[in-house]
Formats: sequence, structure tokens, C-alpha cells
Amino acid sequence: MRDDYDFYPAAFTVTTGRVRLSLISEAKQLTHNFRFTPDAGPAEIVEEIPIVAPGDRDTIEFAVDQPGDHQYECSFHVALGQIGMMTVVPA
Ligand SMILES: [Cu+2]
Repeated sequence: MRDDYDFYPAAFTVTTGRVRLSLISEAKQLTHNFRFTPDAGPAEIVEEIPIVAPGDRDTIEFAVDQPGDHQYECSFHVALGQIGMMTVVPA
């Protein structure tokens, strides 16, 4: 992600099972974060990246067993449209 309140990609697909997700900030000024929008998906995913400073990166791992759409967001900038969608399909 960059400074313009978008995730790249804004959508991606994974299969059920374990997921490793890396977030790279190419932002120059703004601090962002990554979490799955609470109560928005077929199952809760509690893993999150609470803070990503400009130029930093972080990786989380979690398991998904419910196919469906899981919206993710930067909680700081969700009102500005900084959201995306992870689609889980059966393995
Ligand atoms: Cu943000």
C-alpha cells in the first residue's frame, strides 16, 4: 500500500487452509494497518497488523476454513475507502 488509501491488490483469492499474508508499505508519510473487518465475513479472523509505519513490512499467518468473502481494511482510513476483499475458495 501507498499513501493514497488503497490496498494493492484490492482483492485476492486464497484456498482454505493456512494463509501467510505479507503487507508492504510503500507509503512515504502515513501510518496504516491491516485487519479483517469485524463481523463482516463468514468467520472471524483475529490476526491483524496493528501498525505499519512508512516503508515497513509485516507478515501474519492464520487459518481459514470457511469459503466466502472476508473484507479487510485499514482501521485508520476505512472511512476514506481503504478496504479490500479476500475471497476464500475450497482447496
Ligand atoms: Cu490507512
